[in-house]
Amino acid sequence: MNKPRKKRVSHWILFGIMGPLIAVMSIQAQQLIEIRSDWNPTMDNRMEWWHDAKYGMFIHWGLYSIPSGEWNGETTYGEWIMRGADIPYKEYEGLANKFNPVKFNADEWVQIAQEAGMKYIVITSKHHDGFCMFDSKYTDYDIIDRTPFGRDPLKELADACAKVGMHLGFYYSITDWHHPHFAEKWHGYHGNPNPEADLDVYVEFMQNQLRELLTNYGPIKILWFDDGGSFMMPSDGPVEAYMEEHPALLHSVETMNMVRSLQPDIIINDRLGYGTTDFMTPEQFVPEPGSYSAVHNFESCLTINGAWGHNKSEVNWKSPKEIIHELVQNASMGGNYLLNVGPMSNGKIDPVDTEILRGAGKWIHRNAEAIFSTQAGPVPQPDWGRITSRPLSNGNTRLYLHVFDWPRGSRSQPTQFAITVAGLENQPVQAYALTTIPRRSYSAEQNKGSIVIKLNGRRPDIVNSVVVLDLEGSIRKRKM
Ligand code: H79
Repeated sequence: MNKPRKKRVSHWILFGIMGPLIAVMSIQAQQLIEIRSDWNPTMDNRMEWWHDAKYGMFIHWGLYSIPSGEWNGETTYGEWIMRGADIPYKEYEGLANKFNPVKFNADEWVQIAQEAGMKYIVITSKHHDGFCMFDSKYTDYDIIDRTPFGRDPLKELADACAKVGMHLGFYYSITDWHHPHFAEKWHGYHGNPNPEADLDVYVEFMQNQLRELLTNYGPIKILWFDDGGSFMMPSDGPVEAYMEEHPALLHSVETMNMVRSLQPDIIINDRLGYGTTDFMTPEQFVPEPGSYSAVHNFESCLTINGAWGHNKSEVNWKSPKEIIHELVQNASMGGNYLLNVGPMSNGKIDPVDTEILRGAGKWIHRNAEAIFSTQAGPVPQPDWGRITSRPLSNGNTRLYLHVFDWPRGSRSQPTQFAITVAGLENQPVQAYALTTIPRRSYSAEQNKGSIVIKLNGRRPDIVNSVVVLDLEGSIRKRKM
């Protein structure tokens, strides 16, 4: 793929303003992770499909897709453009008059997700700008009432997903820069601040909208709340106080109970409030091995390029290889990977996104066995790549060795090198390349608590060669 060389889209200026806030957020997140060590990643039956699924498509689509990053000559904005470019409230509202994505085809989106190898979709029902991408009785600031489009894309997407068994979740922003009862102080910004704002009134509105989203669209598997760094505790406040006050302010437990009364098996991310969380959501990074995987369900969400909402000046796409590696890194820790695309205002997914997703999808479909329904690697991650695993029905254990760095070699000089899986007492049964036809086997030996696999020949795959390693019995770790 040709990547045009232009100036790098950068968020550094905005980051300068938001940086301290984000720093506080990440300290807080770190402390919360430690406090939540009572969690067990396999405790809930409702999480099972999600663990098996591993890879989802995040979709950010809204009024911000129209300017597509550009305002007054500045081209680096994304879904935060209303705040970032300080667009007057009425002017931003006016974007709705222009929203007419006639090329939107839900079946096509779902097909792209399937070709990408993705098993679920999470779409923005409402982002921070407050504009609802679904038909809501509780506001007229929605796609049916305000746009010439007049169709409900969430309904069309829900129907398209149902047809082929794609799981669907809704992103919902708690932060709302438009609703009169979401006070400016909660986010440090509002398009039309109201001194009389009453959060309880807003929470009731939010609950009403959630009731709509969970009643009118068939089975919804995930609620993905977001707050954009709102409800910050003072940076010197104790994290315990935040953990009490934040859910109390938002009536989080009450909301969760209402939600579960409508969709009992729905799973909820960690941004509604402490006490309501099924999974953690590291944003724009893949966690370091060991940081989340031992005790938490987690899903890292990352963008396919520099922006969540579509940005027409974007030039920094991830390659299929980077996407495959991020997917494998998450899976090797028992985590999920939610990869974002920001469709265009005409309703199409950017063709560059589509091509990259399909490219990664080819590898993912070929190597599906090494990703889907797997578990984390049983030992610390090696320096040559990552490990996923699964128990076999005969009592043995299968490891998938994702060899990221395999020497190139050539026909006249095939490579010969060994990789080690350290820390296991098990005897190896067999080792072979997952995708080569005919099957290519490798020798594997137990050596004082390490298994040494002798690889030879050219790499089976350019971006990530998977070697299957079957071990006798269930995992027995070497005693240190
Ligand atoms: O919906 C996406 C983001 O809009 C939202 N969460 C994901 C899933 C988000 N909320 N807060 N943050 C992200 C962290 C704040 C990041 C910022 Fe920026 C960096 C704010 C300003 C600089 C990203 C880049 C948003 C605007 C520019």
